[in-house]
Amino acid sequence: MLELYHHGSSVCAAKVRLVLEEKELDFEKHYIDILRGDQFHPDYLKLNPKGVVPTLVHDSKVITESTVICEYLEWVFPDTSRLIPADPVSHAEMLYWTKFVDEELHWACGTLTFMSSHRFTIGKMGPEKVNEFLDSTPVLSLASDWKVRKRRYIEDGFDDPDAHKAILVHELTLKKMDKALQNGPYLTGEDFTLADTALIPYLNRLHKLQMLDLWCKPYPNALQWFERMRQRSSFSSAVDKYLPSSLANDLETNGRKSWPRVEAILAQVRQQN
Ligand SMILES: N[C@@H](CCC(=O)N[C@@H](CS)C(=O)NCC(=O)O)C(=O)O
Repeated sequence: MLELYHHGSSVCAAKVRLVLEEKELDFEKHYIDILRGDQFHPDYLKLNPKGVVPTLVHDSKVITESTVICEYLEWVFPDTSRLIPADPVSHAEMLYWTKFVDEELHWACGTLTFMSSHRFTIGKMGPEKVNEFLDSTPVLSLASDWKVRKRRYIEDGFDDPDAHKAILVHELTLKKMDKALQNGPYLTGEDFTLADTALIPYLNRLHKLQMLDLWCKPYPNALQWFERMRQRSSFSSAVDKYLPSSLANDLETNGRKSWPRVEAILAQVRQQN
């Protein structure tokens, strides 16, 4: 049996749900509200000591790290819709994207999301609960300094110096994607792979923050790719379906309010690159 511990707004959980849906695998769902602190419950920390989602449990084997989980699913269920290319060059290209997401884009997305919106959603809990939430974050979480950074982003928003770097990483991502997509409909060329499932949730995050169309003006291939990905049946069954409407509303409202600040930093980034 497959069990997934996940959350509606988590990009990493959406990445895994996309793979499960593409492979038409049934799974039992356990909802961990990461904006309320469910991820810090001692029982969950036993499964995932970083206190992050997703976690996959397969016949009592615990697998963490979204990219690892996606590859694991491909190895264990190779007969349904192949998402790792057999050709070594395409495989290397796929790994390039999944590595880039893990090393660069993921922290940048977390940073941008906290600065734009999550800090207001979490702020609704009131100062005491926010403090408790922040204190509960394990030292080694999303990154080894995430505990400290999450506090800064909640308190300082876009005044934090990381804002520039997070926006730069998103800009470079869209630029790279736009270039790669000149060669075919998918990131590695002709086939839909784990590279595409890895990137979909991150462009969807910008979309939910109402920033994607504006950001992608110079990157039409990236925008058209996202529109194509949204047409896949796995998108509606794995991504938007799980985002609670109150959270979608927060992302949309706070994203719109944050855009002028993001746009001003983006203009600097574009001038310097
Ligand atoms: N490298 C991990 C990162 C997981 C991660 O950062 N999950 C986020 C949601 S996308 C989370 O659970 N954050 C909880 C927190 O910030 O306290 C993976 O790929 O699974």
